[in-house]
Amino acid sequence: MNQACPSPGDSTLTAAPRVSYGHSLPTALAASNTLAAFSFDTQRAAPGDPRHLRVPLGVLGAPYGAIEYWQVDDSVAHGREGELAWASGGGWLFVAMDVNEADHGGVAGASEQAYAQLCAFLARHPAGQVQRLWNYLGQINTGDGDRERYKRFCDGRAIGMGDFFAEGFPAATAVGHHAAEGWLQVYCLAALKPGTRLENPRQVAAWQYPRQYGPTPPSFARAMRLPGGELAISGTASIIGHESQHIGQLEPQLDEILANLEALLTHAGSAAGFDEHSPLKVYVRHPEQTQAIDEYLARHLPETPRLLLHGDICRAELLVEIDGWRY
Ligand code: 3EB
Repeated sequence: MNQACPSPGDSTLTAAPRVSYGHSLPTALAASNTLAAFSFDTQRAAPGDPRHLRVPLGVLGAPYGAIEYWQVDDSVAHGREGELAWASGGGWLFVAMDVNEADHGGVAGASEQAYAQLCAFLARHPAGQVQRLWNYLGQINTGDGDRERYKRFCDGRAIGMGDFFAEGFPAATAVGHHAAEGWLQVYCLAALKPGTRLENPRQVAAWQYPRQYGPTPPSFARAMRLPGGELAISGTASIIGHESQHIGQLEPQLDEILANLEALLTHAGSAAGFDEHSPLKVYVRHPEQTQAIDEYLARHLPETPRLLLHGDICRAELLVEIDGWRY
């Protein structure tokens, strides 16, 4: 059985994983330097290659292909440990967990357990410096006030993290899926060396959101500069300060998201804008708005690879959210 032990190749950090969109999962998995490959599908299936994760979001638009894959400059080892799958190579580590809420007494307990297990694994892995996290849960906007499932997820996540991120949270995404309600998925990219956390000058840091957004502020930074200088960009929505903007208006929300993304790049000291080296994922609440969103992005970011997925934003009033990378 594979163990999460350092191999000789893990002692130096190679270039950041390159994130691409493509058409063939078998082709992505056939390469020995593939750290992770993602297909997007609301159906659950038996686990196979630990590097392959089925993300429970439906594909709405995939002009560059509906398979996402990450490749490093080294061969990759991989394995499973209970509910956890991992792959590592070149000083980079991918860890993924699928959890059933029913096994942990609900969304908060499942989030707590998922994070506790994830952090325990990361704590003993040499490449356990977390750069980026993704979270997908069902019915994210169900429940009133502090009982909204997203807020319960935030509560459990913070407890499960404990003091693991005492120095600061990594970049993240938390989006609602339309698969089986009790399916919680968490995955991350970590490395031998820490990244640098970045906030957005147009926005209040999420971990400093005021009480009105829930008892536990969301545990993420707006972006992470990877050890090699690349930028991992958190889920970015139409929020200025801490307030949602342009309720119910699609194009103004998209304009605000682009302004937030550009402000983040400028703040990060990146001279280049969004081009072919900045793949983006777009989470779309209402599938009937897909075409308008896709056309908007084709017009404003014509060179940027994009993948449009059916996902609910963690604030019920928001229609769209974008995350991605800048190499
Ligand atoms: C926001 O800016 C939108 O809870 O991990 C974006 C990215 C959002 C990550 C998270 C939430 C999270 O507040 C929501």
